[in-house]
Amino acid sequence: MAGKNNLSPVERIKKESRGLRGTLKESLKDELTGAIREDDQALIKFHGMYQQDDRDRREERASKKLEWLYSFMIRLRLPGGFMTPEQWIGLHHIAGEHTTGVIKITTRQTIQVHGILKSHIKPTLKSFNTLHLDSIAACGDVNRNVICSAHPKQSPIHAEIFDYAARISAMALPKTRAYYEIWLDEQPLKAEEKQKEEDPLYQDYYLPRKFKVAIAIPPNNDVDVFANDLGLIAIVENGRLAGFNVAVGGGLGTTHGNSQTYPRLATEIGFCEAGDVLLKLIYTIIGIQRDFGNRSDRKLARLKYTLDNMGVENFKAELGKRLGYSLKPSRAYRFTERKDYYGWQQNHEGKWYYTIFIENGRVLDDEETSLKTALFEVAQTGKANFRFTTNQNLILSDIDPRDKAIIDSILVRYGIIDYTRDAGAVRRNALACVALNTCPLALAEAQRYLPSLITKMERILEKYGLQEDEITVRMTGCPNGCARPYAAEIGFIGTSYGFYNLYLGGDRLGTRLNKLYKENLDEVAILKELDELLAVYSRKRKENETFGDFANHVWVNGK
Ligand code: SRM
Ligand code: SF4
Repeated sequence: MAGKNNLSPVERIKKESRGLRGTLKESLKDELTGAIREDDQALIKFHGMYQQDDRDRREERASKKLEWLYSFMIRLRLPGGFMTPEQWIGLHHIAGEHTTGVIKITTRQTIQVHGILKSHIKPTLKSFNTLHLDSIAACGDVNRNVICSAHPKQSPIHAEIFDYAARISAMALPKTRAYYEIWLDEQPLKAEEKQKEEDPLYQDYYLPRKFKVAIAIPPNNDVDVFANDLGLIAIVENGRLAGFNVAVGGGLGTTHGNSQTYPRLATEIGFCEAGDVLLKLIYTIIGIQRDFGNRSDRKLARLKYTLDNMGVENFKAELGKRLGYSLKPSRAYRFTERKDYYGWQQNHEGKWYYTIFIENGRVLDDEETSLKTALFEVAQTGKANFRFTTNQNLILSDIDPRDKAIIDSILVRYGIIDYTRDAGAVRRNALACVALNTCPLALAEAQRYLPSLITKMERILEKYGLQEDEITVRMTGCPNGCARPYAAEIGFIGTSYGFYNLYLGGDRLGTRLNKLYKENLDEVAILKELDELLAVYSRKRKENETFGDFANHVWVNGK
């Protein structure tokens, strides 16, 4: 185990946790505080939850000599991002009863709900359980929600890919029954049943850090496959899924001022056939990260650092040794887009799909649309499934041709069709992370700020005739990269309240990272820069040249 002589504090917490139980039961019982014990704050992540507080109310609480307003965020495990209408109805009620009410679609194709008081965690998880939904391993040092290309119209092999997402997720679940015992009141296993918890993959120290898997179906790289620890690119030959190109070592998080940290796109290491052999391969790669990952410095613990420390060839050799064979060479494929297909689309089986634009994935009723009410009504018809995209949008899916008109009429009545159609090109391709007021790591706003910045940016785009240009703009409140800003054509990364670093030159397909262009810009400075950059781009770009490509050769490499 790398770094075993100087283990980070989280390593001790995991090891001593008795299968991720820690003192969570005791923490829950403590009515004197809305928080849980410190060690349990690390463990609760493995159960899909984070302790947070309302950062907007810190000063007010302090002035009243009250502790911070603690609450919990729950993130569901939804491989491939799918829910039935019944599950959406249940989620709608749970969100209303126990949370802030906002349903948040994340950049990893799942759902988060915020603002859950400690005493509401168990009822919330029990309600999710009755819907056959759980939050196991949605966070923590384990394999996270497995994402895959979202739209079934994309390819006849979509159903197979979706199935792989579910199988990978199930294979890499921790074996401990702690979630069921603590949150769902399951009886602890008897001594003679304890072997059911034996966990050859995670053992009792789990992974050094989170681990992320994505599956893309070319030509669309909607999942940003290279931003993952393990990216699988489906290879379709003669209309059949032949297997996957395997890419390892992607990850975006960095830390301001720590030059040892960096974003990295995954490196392709070969091809693997479809079937059980793929699952074995994934299991083995996770095992290598478990054994070689850095356990003393969590900032340097992701697979990307393990890979760079080992060297790609040594990593491949270790993989070959453990598998007993070497991967075949990668096969040909091409990404030509990275986007969601908005509006009505039909798949090869004649089923209909409507992709709704949801700004930053926030499902709520506000002055612009009654989106939450509309989706509830759609779910009540029972005639559409719900699929989430990694661009924080929602696909009403698998709609029978004879039911299309009913769904359409609901969407029309609530103005959703107009809202989706009228969203400008930059807005509908933009991403922002949660940031304030719940994210404890946020240095600046993101989802609460980007919409208004885009409105101002749209005026500039219009001035230069660029309003139809689908430039990808992504913003995060800190350098952790939750909205994948390093893989955008224009990335904004918060440095302090109201200030952002500006990154330029990523490509539109997610195959080239951007680079830092200007530091610590406030809104006035951002708009000035954008005005100058877009003016030059509109005048000097070659035909069909994207902003990212232009910026890359003029301002990033040409500097
Ligand atoms: Fe993230 C931590 C939100 C996708 C890299 N991320 C966090 C936390 C949990 C803050 C914390 O540790 O206390 C944020 C909770 C905010 C809140 O109040 O809800 C948070 N991350 C999110 C979400 C909800 C952003 C969104 O608006 O959609 C996404 C949830 C994904 C999911 O459903 O599982 C989310 N996070 C990502 C992505 C994008 C991706 O995976 O495609 C990344 C970059 C890719 C990567 O992992 O490298 C990402 N999040 C991080 C990191 C940096 C990790 C690193 O290697 O350095 C952190 C901080 C950490 O882990 O210490 C972090
Ligand atoms: Fe929070 Fe930073 Fe992630 Fe945004 S990028 S959600 S601010 S950790």
